[in-house]
Amino acid sequence: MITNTELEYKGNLYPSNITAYKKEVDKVSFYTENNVTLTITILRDSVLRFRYATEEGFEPDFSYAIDKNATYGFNHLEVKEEETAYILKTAKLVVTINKKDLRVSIADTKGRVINEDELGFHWEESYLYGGNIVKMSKDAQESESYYAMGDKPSQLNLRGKRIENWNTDQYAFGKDHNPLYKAVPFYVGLHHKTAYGIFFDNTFRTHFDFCHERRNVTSFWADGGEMNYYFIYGPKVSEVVQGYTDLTGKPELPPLWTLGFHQCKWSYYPESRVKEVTKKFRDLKIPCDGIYLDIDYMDQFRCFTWNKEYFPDPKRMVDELLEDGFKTIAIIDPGIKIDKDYWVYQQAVENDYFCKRADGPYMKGKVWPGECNFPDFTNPEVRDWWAGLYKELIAEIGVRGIWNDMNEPAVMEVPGKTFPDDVRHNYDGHPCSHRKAHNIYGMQMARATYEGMRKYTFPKRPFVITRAAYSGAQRFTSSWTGDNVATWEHLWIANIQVQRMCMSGMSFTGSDIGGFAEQPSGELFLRWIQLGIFHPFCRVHSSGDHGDQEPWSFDIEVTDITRKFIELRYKLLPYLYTMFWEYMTDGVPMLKSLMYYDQEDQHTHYRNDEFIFGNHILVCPILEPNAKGRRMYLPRGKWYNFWTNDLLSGGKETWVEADIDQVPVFVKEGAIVPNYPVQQYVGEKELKELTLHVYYAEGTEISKVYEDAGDGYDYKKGRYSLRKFRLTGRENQLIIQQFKEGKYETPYKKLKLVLHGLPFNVKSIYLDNAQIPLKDVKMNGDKTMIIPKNFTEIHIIGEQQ
Ligand code: MIG
Repeated sequence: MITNTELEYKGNLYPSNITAYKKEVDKVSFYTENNVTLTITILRDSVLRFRYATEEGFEPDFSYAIDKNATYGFNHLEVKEEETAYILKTAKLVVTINKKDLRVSIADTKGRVINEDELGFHWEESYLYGGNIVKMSKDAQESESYYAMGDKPSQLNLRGKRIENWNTDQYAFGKDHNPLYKAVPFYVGLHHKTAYGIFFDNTFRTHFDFCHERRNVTSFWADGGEMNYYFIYGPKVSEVVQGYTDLTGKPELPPLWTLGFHQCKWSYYPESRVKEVTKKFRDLKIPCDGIYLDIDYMDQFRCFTWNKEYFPDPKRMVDELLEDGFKTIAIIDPGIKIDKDYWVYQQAVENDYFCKRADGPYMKGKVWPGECNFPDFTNPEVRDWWAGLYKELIAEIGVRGIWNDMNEPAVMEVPGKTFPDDVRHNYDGHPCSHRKAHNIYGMQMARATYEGMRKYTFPKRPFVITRAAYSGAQRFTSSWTGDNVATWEHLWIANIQVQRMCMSGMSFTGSDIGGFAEQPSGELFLRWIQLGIFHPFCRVHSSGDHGDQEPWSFDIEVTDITRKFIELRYKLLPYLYTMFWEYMTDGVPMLKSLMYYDQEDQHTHYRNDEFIFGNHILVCPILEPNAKGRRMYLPRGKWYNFWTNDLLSGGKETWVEADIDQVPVFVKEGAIVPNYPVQQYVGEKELKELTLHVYYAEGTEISKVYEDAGDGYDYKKGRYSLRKFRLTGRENQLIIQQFKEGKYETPYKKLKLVLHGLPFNVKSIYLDNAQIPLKDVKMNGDKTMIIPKNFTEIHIIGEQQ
């Protein structure tokens, strides 16, 4: 066995002095005497790519993360030689490259340093594997904070933490545990009110140290591959996150029903049990859209088969569930049972689709079906084949969502719980070992699944869920945070993880509500529901080796309060869908942590619990037992308490009441929040009107409502409806202007305005410049009025109360 110290046989190596440079259209390369090349590519004025090669030169340029639709184009590029350095300028950034040692400093155009190398790029040669261990170290700036990085279960601000990315099946992980299921080597740095991001696009095991080992240094390194990172300038956190999401890709819209409530368990079987659960939802009038089949629906856990004893006629069952509004989602794992009589196994063997060990045999490992082989999803031909396997499940049986699990990939009863390093992968024509392909395996499985779903569910939209992921997986799939535990600490973790995923380009994420392992108390379950309904993906799941975890599994009070909160989610569906649309079009995260929301306010930099749901709703979960309320930080601005309509001024901590049937929720003044009526499932009711909750403010605020058919691709042909509202409040006046876009005709004709916080009594109303009698808008006191949906301007004039 070779030890680590023996591996560092030459120690760290560093670039020497620059001897030449070359400028191409969008690139500048610098060459050092000891054969190091640094190529800086200008993608945009605010997005630069830094790539380093040592004497062997660059690898072929290939990335699974970067989206082919990413935005390119810059205005300005200038390179100047000075005595000690080269200066590279774009319209937004000034980069200084030190002639002596290739160290880099990045400043804004006013000369303020944003990010600076400490030792900068250095490397160690790897005798064991060949190539280099590539390293980068940066000075931490004064009071610098660090965010994002995927699913890591640590405080939002990562300063002081060390992080590792190596996708791992981490059953019952705990706070600060890593590595976990996902690898998102992207962080946001924030100091002096300025934010930037670094995306280290390297699929090997990566490490990030945020002032943990040395107080003033942040470093990142990888066990192989290239030092290849993107620098994304803000100065706003939102610009960094949107820039990163643009680079690694945005999702398409999911079917609207996927934003409803999902019920899952390991496992619901046989058919009668599935029906019992779905019927209970309808009987108790608790809205639900998704029902899950975990591994026991399969025959001996063989993917793409059915246990006919439990599910004699899957198509009939799936159809019947659908008639009742339930969409069926089925699990598919990567492990293919070694079984000569099993068609999937046979096809894979015939076509040579399984991953192989370095010396030739198939990669063999134990998972649920017993000994398995594993498709190489990094091979495009294998992905095509895998996509095709879904034909029966989706096109014939009518399953509406696919849930990909165990794709870290997980292997049971072996050291490291995954493939050995020597396993070979195609890596889309760049053959490599598992060291390089490990972190990408799950994403490529989800991608193949997505392609299959897209094809066989057409003209409906696909829905995929994955456990493992790498940067860019959001283009294909939603995700959940893996095997958590029914403890209060895990409720805290769920809140952190979903916020962090939102900041990492992967908004469509949720946790197993109630906890996967162990049994929650009714109280914990409820508090988790009260958080979960504000997560983009909202699913109860549990391991099933303990008690039940349906909304009615506790006591009647828990059932009733759970119903109330799930109903709230269904009312907020148009708001959620609009959040998703903004995520899809502009890469705006669906949840915004407080530092994202107001980076100028230092108080937000170490906040964990509060977040903004969409643009206008502030949520702060209750994370402790026996709480009657909690202290929380209200960000600057004025906020209406959602439950009481009290208006509070932010910029301070405050005590908020929240007994077991409430959770602290506030609405930003000036917001217009759309609501649908409660439905038991999406599309149950023909919509008669759209309700708009209008929260008066002095000043101006913009709100949007995006709608379309809720499924299908017509929205891409302009058949959507976008309502943009501008609210302007003055003393004794409230004006709402509407700007409409899109060719979709919403089924309702009327808007119902619910007015909150009006500081005056309504005296007269002008609708599109004509005064109308108050009775025509069906005034209900000063609280609600009904108006035609396509108004342009409503002007409400009041008199002092
Ligand atoms: O080894 O399919 O995280 O959600 O219910 C456990 C059974 C395999 C792990 C997943 C979990 C799922 C379970 N799976």
